[in-house]
Amino acid sequence: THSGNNLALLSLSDKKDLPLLGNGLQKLGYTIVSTGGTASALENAGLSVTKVEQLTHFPEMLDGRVKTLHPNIHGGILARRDQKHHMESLNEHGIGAFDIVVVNLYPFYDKVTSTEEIQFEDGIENIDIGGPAMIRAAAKNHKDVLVVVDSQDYPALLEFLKGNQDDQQFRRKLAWKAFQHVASYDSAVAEWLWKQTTGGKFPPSLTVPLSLKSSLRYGENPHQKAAFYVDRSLGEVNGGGIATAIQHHGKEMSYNNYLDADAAWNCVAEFRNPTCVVVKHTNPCGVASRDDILEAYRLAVKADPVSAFGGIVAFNTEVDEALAKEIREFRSPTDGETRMFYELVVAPKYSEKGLEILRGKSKTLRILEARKNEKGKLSLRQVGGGWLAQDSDDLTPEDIQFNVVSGKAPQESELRDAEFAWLCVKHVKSNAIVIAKNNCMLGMGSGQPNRRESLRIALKKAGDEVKGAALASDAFFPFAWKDAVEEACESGIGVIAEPGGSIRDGDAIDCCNKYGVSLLFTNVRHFRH
Ligand code: 93A
Repeated sequence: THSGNNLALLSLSDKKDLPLLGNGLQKLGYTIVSTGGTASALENAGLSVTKVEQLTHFPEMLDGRVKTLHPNIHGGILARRDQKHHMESLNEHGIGAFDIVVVNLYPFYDKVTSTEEIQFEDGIENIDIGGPAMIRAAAKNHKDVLVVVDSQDYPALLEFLKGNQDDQQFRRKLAWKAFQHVASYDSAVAEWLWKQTTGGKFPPSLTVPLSLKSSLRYGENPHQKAAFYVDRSLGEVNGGGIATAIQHHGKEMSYNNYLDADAAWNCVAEFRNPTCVVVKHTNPCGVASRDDILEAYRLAVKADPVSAFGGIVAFNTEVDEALAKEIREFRSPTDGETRMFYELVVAPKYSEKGLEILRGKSKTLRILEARKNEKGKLSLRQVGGGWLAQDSDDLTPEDIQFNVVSGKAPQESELRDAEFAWLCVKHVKSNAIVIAKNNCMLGMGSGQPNRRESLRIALKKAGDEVKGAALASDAFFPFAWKDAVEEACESGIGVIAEPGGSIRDGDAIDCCNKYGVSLLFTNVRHFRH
C-alpha cells in the first residue's frame, strides 16, 4: 500500500453495489470517508463510516453545493507521495492521504432526458461540481490514487487491492476512464445548455458526448482498427437505436453488423403494419408488410433470396415461438433445400420461447433487441478534415402529399403501393428505384451513378410481377422520352411516384399520359448517399 493510511473516499449518487464495495474495502482494512447520502447508505448496510464533515470541520453547505470542495479533501487526494514536502504539508495540517476515490456523479443525463419535463433550475442543480473535481484530482494523481467511476469496476478494484503487486497500467486505465467519464458528462451539460439557449436550432453545438461502448475486432475490413461509441446526449434511459440495443445471443457484433443492423432497424421501425425487412450491405433487398408476420417474413426473403442469404433480418413486431420456428426452418426459395442463414436478427421484442428457438438456430446468430430511434436526431458524417451535420430524414408518407399530375389518377390500391414503395426507397442508397405491389417490395436498384441503370436493375428483379405495380424514385428523372420514365411505362408499371422538380417534368407527365400511367409528385426528395 502507498500511504499506509488505507483511506478510501466514497461519494456516490448511484448506490448500486455499494454494500459490495463497502464490505470489500472494510475487510481489507480501509477506513471509509463519505458524503451524507453515501454515509447513510453504508451505515444502513451495517458498515462504519467517517463523514466528510469530520475531516473538513465544515457542514455540508449551500444545499449541498459545497460538500467536498475543501483542502482537507483535495489535499488528501492531490498530494504527491514521492514529494517529501507534500507529505510534510499534509502532516502539518493533519490531513490524511486518500488511496482510493470512488465517485459517480449527479444523474444529469437521466434528469434532463426524463420523460417528465423538468425546470431549468432543476437541470442546473443537477450539474455536479464537487464530484468531477474529486475524479479529476484523483485521476491526475493516479500514480498513487485509484479512481473508480463505474460500479462494474468494483470487483476489479477489490481484486487489485488483494494482490501484492502494484500495476501502473491498471491505475492509468482507471484514470483514462475517469477523464472520459467527466468529459462526456460536461459535453452533455454543454449540449443541454445549448438547447436551452437556442431552442435547439440549427446549426447544433457539437460537443457530442460520446462514450466508448466497445472496441471492435476490426473495421469495415480486417486491416482497419475500429471501435463503437455511444451518443449519450439522449441519456441512457431514452436514447433508442442500435447503440442501445441489447444483444441476447451470438457472435460479437462487428463494424459491418452495426451498420447493417442500423439500416434494417431504421427501415423496419418506420412501418406501421407488421413488417419484415431484409438488409444486405445497408440496402433493403426485401421488404414486406402483412397482418401475418410469418407471411411478411417469407415474402421479404423471397424478394431476393440470394441477397438475403447471410443478410440481416429485422421485424417491427415481437418474435414469438411461431416466427422463431419459421426463421429457423425456412429453406432458401432458390433450391428449396438449404436452410436460410443470417448474420443477425433485430426486433423490438422476443418471447421467451422465441428467443430459445432462435438461440438454437446457430451459435453465431446475433439476436438484438432494439428500441426505436428518437426522431429529430442529428446525423453526422465524416469527410476529410471535418464533419457534415444534418437533421435526420424523418419524413414518412404520412407527412407528405402525393399530388396527381397525370391525366390518369391512381386507384386506391395503387396509391397504397406508391406509399409503400416510397417508404422503401427512402432507405435505399441513391440512385434509388423501388418497385412494390401489395405491401411487398418486388425489386430495387441502388447505388448506381445513373438512375436508368438503377431502374433496369429494379425491373429485372421484379420480373413479370411489375405489371400494375408502383415505382418510387428517390429523386426526379432528368429525362423521360427514350429514357427512364418511358422505360418504366413500357414495362407495365401502373403508377410512378417521384419528387418532381426537373425542367423536363412536362416530358415525364406527357410520357405517362401517353402510356396511361399515373404519375405522382411528392415535392420531397430522399437522397441517401
Ligand atoms: O453539489 S456538488 O457539486 N458539491 C460538492 O462539493 C460535492 N461533493 C460530492 N456535489 C458533490 N458531490 C456529489 O454528491 C458526488 O459527485 C455524488 O454524486 C453525490 C453524493 O452525495 P451523497 O453521498 O450525499 O448521496
